[in-house]
Amino acid sequence: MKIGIVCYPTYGGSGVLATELGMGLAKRGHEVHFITYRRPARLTSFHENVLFHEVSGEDYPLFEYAPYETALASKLVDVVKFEGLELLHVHYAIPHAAVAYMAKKVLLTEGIYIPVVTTLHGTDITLVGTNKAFEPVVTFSINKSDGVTAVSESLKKQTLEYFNVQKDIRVIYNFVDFTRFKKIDKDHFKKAIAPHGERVIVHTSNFRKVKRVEDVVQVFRRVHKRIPSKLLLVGDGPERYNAEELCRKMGLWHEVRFLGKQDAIEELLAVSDLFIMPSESESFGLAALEAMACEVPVISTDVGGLPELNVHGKTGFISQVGDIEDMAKNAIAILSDDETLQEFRHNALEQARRFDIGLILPQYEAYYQEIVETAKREQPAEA
Ligand code: GMT
Repeated sequence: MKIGIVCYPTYGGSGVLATELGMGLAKRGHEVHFITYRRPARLTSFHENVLFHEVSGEDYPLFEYAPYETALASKLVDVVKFEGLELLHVHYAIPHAAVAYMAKKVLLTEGIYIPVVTTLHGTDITLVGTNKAFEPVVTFSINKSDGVTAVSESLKKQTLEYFNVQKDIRVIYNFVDFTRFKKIDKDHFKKAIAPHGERVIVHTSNFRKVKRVEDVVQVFRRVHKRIPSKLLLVGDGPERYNAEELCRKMGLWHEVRFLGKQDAIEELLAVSDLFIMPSESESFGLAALEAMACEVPVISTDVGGLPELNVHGKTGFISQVGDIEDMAKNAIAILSDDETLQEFRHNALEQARRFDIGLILPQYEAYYQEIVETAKREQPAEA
């Protein structure tokens, strides 16, 4: 199938998932066209069957805000027509679902019907989407999509609660590629980070408020008092400065490494013993899944889709948002002896296997087929 993928090209979860999906589909013989304003961060090398169309708008002095949506819609029209795409899959509802609708309408004037699948990822629904500034357009464009997927049961439930959505929402979970995310021997690397055999705790995110990075530092401080340990903070974003300040204030500066944005996350996970995700909202928790695939247990909150991934007492523990004492207690319980850690590591891997790309990707393929066939059968005159 010829598929167009629209996403944010950043390190954010929706962009990562969309890129991994596109690369996975391409490996299975589909022709995948990424249409976005920059090369997706995870698209680091050449892939047969993968094409990239960069969206660039005109910067004109009249525009205080460059009209990205118009440029993207025009690019979609162009690519669908000239590359003969059969389906558009847009990731993150804002503004992609509305832009796809616009492109669909334009194409219809030329007798082309392009089915659109929208995947809801999280903050497009839980934070940004519910904002009155966006809500009517989000509701409309979800309802006008030919297919809608959500990355967890929890996100589906929240979407139905917050928006007047009539469309059936299919849950297709996030996935992980085990050929990349697996425990590998990186002993020399571990020695550099933890020269005296300290436990390595890791957090990766985009350092937005919703991630509560300061809670990671607070939990680490408590663990560090009891267990020799180091903390790796991977990623960058608005909360990095506050987290750095906190580490300095607490005298933890030499125990914590701020690594910034990293491409080879799997190498960092390979030397880690515990992942902390204290998010205030998390529709699934892709970063935690990637950790689990590398046999790293997870301390997380109990929000959103996290309990669908992290099994309390087995693959890690879940606590209420902000309960740093409970998170620290649970982290210490996992890290205090090798046997317990090993058991949690094993369980984390077993649970991650449920989200193997090999199991999830065919669900997207089957869904695309269903949507394309319905569109062909019904050929709606009105998009
Ligand atoms: O805030 C982020 O973590 C980025 C965000 C995004 O949409 O770019 O990630 C969301 O999508 C991921 C992939 O589906 C999910 O695994 C994350 O849980 C979700 N983040 C939130 O809900 C906060």
